[in-house]
Amino acid sequence: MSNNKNNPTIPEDHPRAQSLHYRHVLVDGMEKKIVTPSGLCAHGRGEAYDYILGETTTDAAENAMEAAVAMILSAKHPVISVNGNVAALIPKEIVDFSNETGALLEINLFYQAPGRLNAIEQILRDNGADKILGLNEKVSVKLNNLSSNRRIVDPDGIFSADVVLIPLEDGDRAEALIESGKKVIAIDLNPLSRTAQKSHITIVDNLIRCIPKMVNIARSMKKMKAEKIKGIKNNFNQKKNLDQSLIHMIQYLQSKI
Ligand code: PTJ
Repeated sequence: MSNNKNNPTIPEDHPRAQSLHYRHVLVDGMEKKIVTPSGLCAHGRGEAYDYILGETTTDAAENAMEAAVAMILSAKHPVISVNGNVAALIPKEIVDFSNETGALLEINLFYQAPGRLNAIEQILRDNGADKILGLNEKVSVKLNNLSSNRRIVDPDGIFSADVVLIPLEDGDRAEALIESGKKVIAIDLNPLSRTAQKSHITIVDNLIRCIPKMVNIARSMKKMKAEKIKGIKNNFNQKKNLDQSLIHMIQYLQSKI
């Protein structure tokens, strides 16, 4: 994880230095139009769940990450949906993950506003992204069963994808993607959200911790035989895994009594 060296107002020895650092990254991102103001609220909700997870990556999350990488590596046309928070918090890591797995990056926003697409494109390019989908509004198409801006997708990206990774998503779009026959992988600190409950694979972890781990998993999994990778994907049990994340939270809370 990054440290707080870019923000002199956060003392190095502050017990919550890292958490404060990421808040500043998001506020900075908002000033640059990368992050929408509601993105700060979404992050706060995430922080609360992360707190009762013990701010750690659980075994359940590690298993879900492996299954997710296996699903992406086995896919014909995997796509990563990038929103403002993802671009601000982990721009380099998400580009690395795309390069490592071959999953395409598509910018897809809930809150569209002048300048946001360009700002997100710029930070991704600054971090090494080459091909980015979702930039040409003229050729965009619409997903059925959805009224939010997130229905507007790229015909070469999410629209034709067989697997979509949605780090930080709203439940409506997750459902619409599932209804259109796609396999959906979510990263969501809230195991109770509609996105977490409806997706085929949910990684209950902070995307700041889990995307770098997924880059490493992809690197080693690519050396495995296709059959083994398919086995990892097929052996994953979403319901059991979500339950394990909830149990972890319950046990963490009980340990505080
Ligand atoms: O950039 P835009 O315009 O596409 O807007 C993006 C936001 C985040 C505003 C939009 O997607 C939104 O409103 O999301 P929600 O419905 O608030 O859902 C966010 C979910 O992500 C919540 O369940 C949070 O617990 C979770 N979350 C927040 N931060 C993280 C997270 N999960 C993993 N890692 C995080 N860092």
